[in-house]
Amino acid sequence: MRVLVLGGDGFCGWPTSLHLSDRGHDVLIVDNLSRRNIDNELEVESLTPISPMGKRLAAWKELSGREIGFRRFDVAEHYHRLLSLIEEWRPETVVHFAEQRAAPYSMKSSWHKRYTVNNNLNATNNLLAAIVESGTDVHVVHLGTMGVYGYGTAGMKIPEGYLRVRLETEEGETIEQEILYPPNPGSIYHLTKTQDQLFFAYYAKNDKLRVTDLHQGIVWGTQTEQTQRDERLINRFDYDGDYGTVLNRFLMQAAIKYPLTVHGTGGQTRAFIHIQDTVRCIELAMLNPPQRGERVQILNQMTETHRVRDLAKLVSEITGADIDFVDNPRNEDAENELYVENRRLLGLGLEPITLAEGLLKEVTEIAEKYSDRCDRDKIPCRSLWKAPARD
Ligand code: NAD
Ligand code: USQ
Repeated sequence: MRVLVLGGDGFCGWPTSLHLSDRGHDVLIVDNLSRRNIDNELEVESLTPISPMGKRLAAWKELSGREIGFRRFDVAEHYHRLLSLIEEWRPETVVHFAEQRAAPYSMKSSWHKRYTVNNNLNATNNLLAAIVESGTDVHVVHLGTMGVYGYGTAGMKIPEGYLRVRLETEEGETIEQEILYPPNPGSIYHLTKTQDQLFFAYYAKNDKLRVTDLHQGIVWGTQTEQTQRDERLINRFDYDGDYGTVLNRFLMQAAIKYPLTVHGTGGQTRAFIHIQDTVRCIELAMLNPPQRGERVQILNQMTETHRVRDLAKLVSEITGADIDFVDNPRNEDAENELYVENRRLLGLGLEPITLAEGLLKEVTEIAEKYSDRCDRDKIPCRSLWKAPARD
């Protein structure tokens, strides 16, 4: 299959591009390298030494004999470059990762809020508008987030995208409907993902675009079967207070003997998935598209749920790290339960990698190996959800 990967230089996009190429698909990456520029802005680097794009692609060709194409441009800005690429290269699937994905980064200032909204919404709308204008029947596979649902469940399992509701008509009749699960974003970043959902619903209804939205949990781990073949292919590992996600941060903190930074009580429950499972899920989604005219297909891409303080305890048991309960910089529930339906990807053949299997390997092979690259000053989360009061 010809697959265009938007955001193919990122943490999920790079290993996905390699996985798909290895599986025999023709892959072309588009990325504006904004994530690498944000590292410059934040004065931080991936814990792992990531190679420049040209070196990554040359190494892949040398090792696999397969070529991955690359175009550097901004999907949110350069609509006509995107349109002509779709018209000329005629991808069968577009995998869309090209968004600003860190909740804390999106909350740093009004500039970061506006950047995240402009970038993410324009990237998604440009892609959908370009597919319509090109007249092609491309399947869009988008990386969404579990955070569109919020994390509270009133005791029920969060369904895969749609909620069955019963309504009473004025005549007293009861009718059943399925509606998009009510959005409940917890940051400006998550808000953009809830808006993406409406773009997809509209274009699927009006233009009969085929869209799969993968509501993904927090991705942990670093390497996949392909990225570990050579250090030039290594995946990025974010540990800083803006981009580092909770479990990878704990693993790195343990490796450098920095007390694990649990926000608040650590009673927040979240959904998780290993990066190797992410790339498998994306191919499963690609190979199982919805029909033209069908509503957006929504799959919950997660394999297990954990409370933050339980994760800290688990990492501490493996490594002997101390745990530090710090003030929570975010505005979120102190405690929540989370039950998630994920039968559809399991039904398509996903066999999950569990935390229990992968954690120790991750600590020793990545976090400890590259611990000398860590800048301890960049660890605290300094982005606040509530701006301090003005005088
Ligand atoms: P990332 O920041 O590492 O990768 C995103 C890539 O997109 C970067 O290489 C960036 O340069 C590129 N990009 C951003 N805006 C662009 C634009 N306008 N034009 C061209 N390229 C652009 O993020 P990631 O962790 O790989 O996440 C990818 C997607 O998966 C995101 O949409 C995110 O919301 C979703 N997701 C990630 C996680 C996670 O834990 N990492 C969890 C759930 C969902
Ligand atoms: N947390 C800590 N200590 C830390 C870092 C985080 O306790 O040092 C807590 C946070 O307060 C939060 C939870 O851990 O309660 C998760 O935070 P996170 O930074 O790991 O994840 P989040 O901000 O939710 O964002 C990440 C990705 C995002 C994706 C989302 C999936 O960056 O792209 O959409 O996970 S989900 O969480 O399911 O919405």
